[in-house]
Amino acid sequence: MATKIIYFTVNGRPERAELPLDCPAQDLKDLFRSAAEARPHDILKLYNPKGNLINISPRLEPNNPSSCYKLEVVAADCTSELLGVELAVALGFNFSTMEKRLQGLEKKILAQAVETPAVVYEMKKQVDLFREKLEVNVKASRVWSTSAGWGCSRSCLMDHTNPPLSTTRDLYAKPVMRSNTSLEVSEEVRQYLKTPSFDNWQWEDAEIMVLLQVMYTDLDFIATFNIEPEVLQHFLFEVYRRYNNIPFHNFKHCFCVTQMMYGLIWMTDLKSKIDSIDLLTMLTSAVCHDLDHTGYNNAYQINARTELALRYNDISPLENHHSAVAFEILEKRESNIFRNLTIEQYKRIREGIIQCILATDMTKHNEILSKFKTILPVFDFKNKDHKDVVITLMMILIKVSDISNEARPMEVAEPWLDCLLQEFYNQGDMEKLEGLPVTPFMDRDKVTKPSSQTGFIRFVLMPLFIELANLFPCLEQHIVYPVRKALDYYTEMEKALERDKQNRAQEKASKSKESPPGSQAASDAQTASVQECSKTAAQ
Ligand code: BYE
Ligand code: ZN
Repeated sequence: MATKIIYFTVNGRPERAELPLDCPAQDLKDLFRSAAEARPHDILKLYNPKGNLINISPRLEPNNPSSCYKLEVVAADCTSELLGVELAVALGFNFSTMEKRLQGLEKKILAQAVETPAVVYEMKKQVDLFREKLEVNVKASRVWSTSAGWGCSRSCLMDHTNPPLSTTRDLYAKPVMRSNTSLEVSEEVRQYLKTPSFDNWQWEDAEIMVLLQVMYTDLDFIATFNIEPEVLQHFLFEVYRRYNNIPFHNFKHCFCVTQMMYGLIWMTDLKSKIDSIDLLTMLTSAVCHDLDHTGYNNAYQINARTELALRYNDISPLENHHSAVAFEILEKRESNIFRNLTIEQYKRIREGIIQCILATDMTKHNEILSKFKTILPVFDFKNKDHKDVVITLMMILIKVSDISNEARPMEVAEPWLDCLLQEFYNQGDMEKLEGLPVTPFMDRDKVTKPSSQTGFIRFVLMPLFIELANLFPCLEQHIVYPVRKALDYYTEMEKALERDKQNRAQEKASKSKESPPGSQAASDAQTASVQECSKTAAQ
């Protein structure tokens, strides 16, 4: 029988399904329902890697692990779906009554064991369709309707201490931007945006879009390169759309890397040292550097012989792709922020962006760092002919920005590490499922958070950050010092975990002599001990 393979994730867990080519829609839905352990009335939503909602139908395209679908379950109790209810009520549609009536009808029918009348199926279909439409609108309304300059009546950007209230947003705001955008962002936020202590978790995506515009504005790019605000907004929205909904390499990561780059430019006063076209290259490279990342690294792409590995002959498949997607966006006139540049300027910026994005491939780390070390003693910003020197510095700066989470406050950095490990473990699971070599630091059975991070900080982060601080001594306090603190924190956590392991082993040995094992007590002890360690290290 001809079959197709569908890869999808559910609750962050990768799954692989094999189905007949002509699998009926109902069977397909049942399969997804059981994979999600969903109840009969729960709603299943299937997303493609772009984050678009797609139909669960017999025509569902087979895919491969690097273009996994994502399955989500929405509990059938629609009163908890505040956004949906708000919209439904506003539309004069009593959603919950309708659904309750349907459930009642269905129960009656089931009790009488007669065939469900077609009209009930029809009504169910309509309710499902309507709910689907609501949910598709939610992502768009999150982006378009909240912030200043994006059709919003209330600005959250004036005060970063107030988390935005998502329930007050105007769901009907059209994705139309004000053309005379004045970015209503307070001076306080503008200054905060220049520091590594900026907390990305406090801001919604729509606000992040505005903050990105602020960066282009405050670096004078709008005026210097004649970038129309609408074009910048189009560009940023295309970028936003082409980051996937995955645990780590998502739009928020794009923002963090860009914001760190922005901070580095200000902290080192780079504006007075290098050409503004190079600064524009650096900021835009950061914005674009992980476009359309699917959550599986180059090793996976190559081992699984994905389309990307094939296309790029196993040579930095991901980074080549990120850069190609960036130029796909820039090829369109309405989102080409470089459209008013001269041909020469465009050529230079294109070359720079490609080099910067390709430099984020960590297999090139030693090569780039060694090059930087050799040019450091002869570094001279006044010598404008040192094109080679400047591009190496640009590569170092994007690399630093890309892996700089640990230079941020612990409350910001630690959730990022959890996201990264989640993405890595997903890949490890997929590699096991597919019989591919399991990348050592992605094996959830072998890697712990502190053990991986202490090694990474000691051997990758510190040597890189210290070299950059040799050139810019002011960075010592801003990025080297916090990374040292993070190393202490994870070293303490590692020790605590080690102690727990020993305690548990001892406890088990003594318990097995006396009474049956009490694993709950041991795991409680572990949690308490890790919490205690976190507190001491954070002080
Ligand atoms: C790197 C390469 C690809 C993707 F498991 C992300 F120990 C990263 F290796 N980044 N970015 C930040 C990191 C960090 N890798 C690690 N720690 C980071 O803080 C180490 C990893 C958890 C592991 Cl380098
Ligand atoms: Zn990145």
